[in-house]
Amino acid sequence: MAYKNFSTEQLQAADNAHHLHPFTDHDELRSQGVRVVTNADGNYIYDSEGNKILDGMAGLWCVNAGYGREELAEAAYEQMKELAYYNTFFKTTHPAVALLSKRIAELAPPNINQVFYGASGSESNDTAIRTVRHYWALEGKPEKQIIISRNDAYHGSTIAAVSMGGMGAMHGQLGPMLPGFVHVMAPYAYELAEAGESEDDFGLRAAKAVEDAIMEAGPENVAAFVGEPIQGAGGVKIPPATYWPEIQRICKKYDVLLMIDEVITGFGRTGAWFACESMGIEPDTITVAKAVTSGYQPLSAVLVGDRIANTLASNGEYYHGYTYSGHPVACAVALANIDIIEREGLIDRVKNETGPYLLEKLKAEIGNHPLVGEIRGFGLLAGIEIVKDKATKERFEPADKAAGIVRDHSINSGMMMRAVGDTMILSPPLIWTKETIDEAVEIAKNALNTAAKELEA
Ligand code: PXG
Repeated sequence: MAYKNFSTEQLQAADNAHHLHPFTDHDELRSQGVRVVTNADGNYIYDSEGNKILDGMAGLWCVNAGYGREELAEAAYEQMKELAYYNTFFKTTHPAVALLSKRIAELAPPNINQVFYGASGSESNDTAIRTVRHYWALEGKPEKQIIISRNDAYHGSTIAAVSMGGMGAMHGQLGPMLPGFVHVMAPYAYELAEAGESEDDFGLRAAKAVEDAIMEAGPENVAAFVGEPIQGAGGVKIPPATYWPEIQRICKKYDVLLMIDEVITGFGRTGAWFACESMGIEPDTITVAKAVTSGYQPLSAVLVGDRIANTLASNGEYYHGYTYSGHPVACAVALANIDIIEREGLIDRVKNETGPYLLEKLKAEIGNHPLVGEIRGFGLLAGIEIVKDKATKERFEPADKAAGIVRDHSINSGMMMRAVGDTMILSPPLIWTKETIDEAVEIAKNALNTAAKELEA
């Protein structure tokens, strides 16, 4: 490719001078030098300096089928030659979007049969917000507008998605947030359970916070509750088993819709096509993105339950849509990606083999490490709490950047990991085998050991 003729220094200089990165402190980045990732294959990414790095984050929670899949490249190539673009606005469709919609409807929970597309998770969460509010207006209850969300939720970076999300730092930079969002506690037992409170009791208490918020706003004003089945960017927060059934009960009781954000959990990560299935959730909408194409093309969607879809489809025109709603190339890649996940039995493998093994292996190898406060996992998602004192759960000072240090040592010794606050994250491609997990856990252990020495000093 043409850019092979550029040196690392030239690429870094171009990037430093002209590229504003997402979620980045540019002074820090530019003083350290940006890593130029040039290619990837299977489970590994490679940089311009020749480093080979095991990707413990599947890109950004998305490359579920792994890198270098020719089948996906060919699907894109063939579709581009055949029909590179056409819109789906004006009484037209195309084969890829029609067939993908059918396929997704078959994989989704039984009450979900319709799909509305976007190009990013943020965009589709905006769609979901507009759609539930529009639904209530069509049902003659336009005052049902409030959406209840949680602290530490991540739903995206558009103004609506940030307002709905529960990231304090993002709210701080937003100016006035959009009205109509209420935030309650996250189901995060490790930090929020009280002494002596069981996980199950804590789960019920966290769900009760939702009921309290509904009562405070008045059920007649509440459109929906929204949540990620497992909070991802908020730190792989896995709710106790009592949480979702209770949320479900509360939503039914007050006729509050249930919006589920499966941008991370969708398409296999939890050992089912959707975490709703793993966790027994009956949603009214599911937002997906990322792994629907394994990140090979930008594509997202809102899967819309019959209750909403029937009202929406029988009440005139809904003034909403994006140029790239149902982009043919993205849809063709999504179909080929779903074929791969299905053909290779990746979901079964996550559920029965690699998911349980990842958790078991992490607990066995680093569970007793003095820096590790807790290890939790579900499917191929894992979170590791970094603490100063295991017994008291005392944290390091934020200025110590403890998890950041562990992450940096992990990357330097050959594995991409993510640090969210004081939590280390793994969210690898679903093609990891037990051997890949052994390799990953060894790197994580070494990174913890090196970080422990540094943090003691
Ligand atoms: N919902 C969830 C649950 C997400 O994880 C989005 C919505 C937004 O998707 P888009 O495609 O608009 O980015 C996400 C995205 C991180 C990180 O630091 C996570 C995401 C995005 C950027 C960074 O872990 N998740």
